[in-house]
Amino acid sequence: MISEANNRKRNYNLKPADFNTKKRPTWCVGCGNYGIWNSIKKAFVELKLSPHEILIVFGIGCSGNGNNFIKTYAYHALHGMALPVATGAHLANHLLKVIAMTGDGDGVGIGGNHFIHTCRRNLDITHIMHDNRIYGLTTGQTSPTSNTKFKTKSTPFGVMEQPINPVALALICGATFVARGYSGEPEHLKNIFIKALAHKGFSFIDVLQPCVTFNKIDTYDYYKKLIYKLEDSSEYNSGDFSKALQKSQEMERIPLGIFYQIKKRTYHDGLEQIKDKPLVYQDLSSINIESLMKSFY
Ligand SMILES: Cc1ncc(C[n+]2csc(CCOP(=O)(O)OP(=O)(O)O)c2C)c(N)n1
Ligand code: SF4
Ligand SMILES: [Mg+2]
Repeated sequence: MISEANNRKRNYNLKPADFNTKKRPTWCVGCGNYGIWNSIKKAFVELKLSPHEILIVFGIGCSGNGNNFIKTYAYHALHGMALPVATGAHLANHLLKVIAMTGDGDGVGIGGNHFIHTCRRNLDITHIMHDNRIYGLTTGQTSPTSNTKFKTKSTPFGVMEQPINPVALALICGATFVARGYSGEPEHLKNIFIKALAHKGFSFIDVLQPCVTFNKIDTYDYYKKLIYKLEDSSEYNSGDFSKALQKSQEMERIPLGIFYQIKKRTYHDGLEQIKDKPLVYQDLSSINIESLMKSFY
């Protein structure tokens, strides 16, 4: 379907490296962002997507610097504004695969309000949140997902608040695909990305991503001891909302995988004006834009 809307030929023989730009990543050696970067490129290849069929809207942060290192259409939004930009782009052309890539600060801190409302709209977009539980780019301040008592530059006596649980928040706000991945498990993460990108509706993936420079608590060793995969239990049913919410609260160990996935009408399918033809492919020549704009003055 995407190819019908694009005059450019699809290339089915792409390799992950074909999604590299000429710039090499500037992330610190060992940063979890590399695992996410590799996994998303592999997911694109397996889904047979070409760079011109994808738009990634990046937030501000170390995570957002991926803007320079992934070859797709890209937009580097203001801090906290990746989801509104992704929403607008998707509603203009819902045949484009639109992804928002943010940090935890960008996603559920400054952009928290947008996160809530994007979840409840069921827009057919994907939000990948690089969750290093810290502000990486600004050199190590507390983020909304930092654990209580964590000492950072901005909390020298330790964080007093309880952390936001992004998986639980996405669930209660109505997201129709909610998952948690880990950058240290790139194959597993790639498979989550593939399912999220194929999902019709809003998909959210909270990706645990060690920041080796500023977060000495949530390290590779820490995660190695605690993670396990939901799908390892044959009893887990990702269609059960109560079970998903219960699992999202688990603290002793850290479940990874798809917590919840249901089918529900997408936002654009509910809009008569665009459901059959994206806005960008409609003939708008009969509309007097000037008088329309004047009506807003
Ligand atoms: C409106 C605004 N406020 C503050 C900043 C400063 N700032 C830049 S990145 C950032 C935090 C980034 O943290 P996160 O979103 O977790 O991304 P990370 O660097 O950890 O990947 C902040 C506060 C900004 N750029 N714009
Ligand atoms: S500061 Fe942290 S998040 Fe940023 S590039 Fe370095 S390791 Fe990665
Ligand atoms: Mg962060």
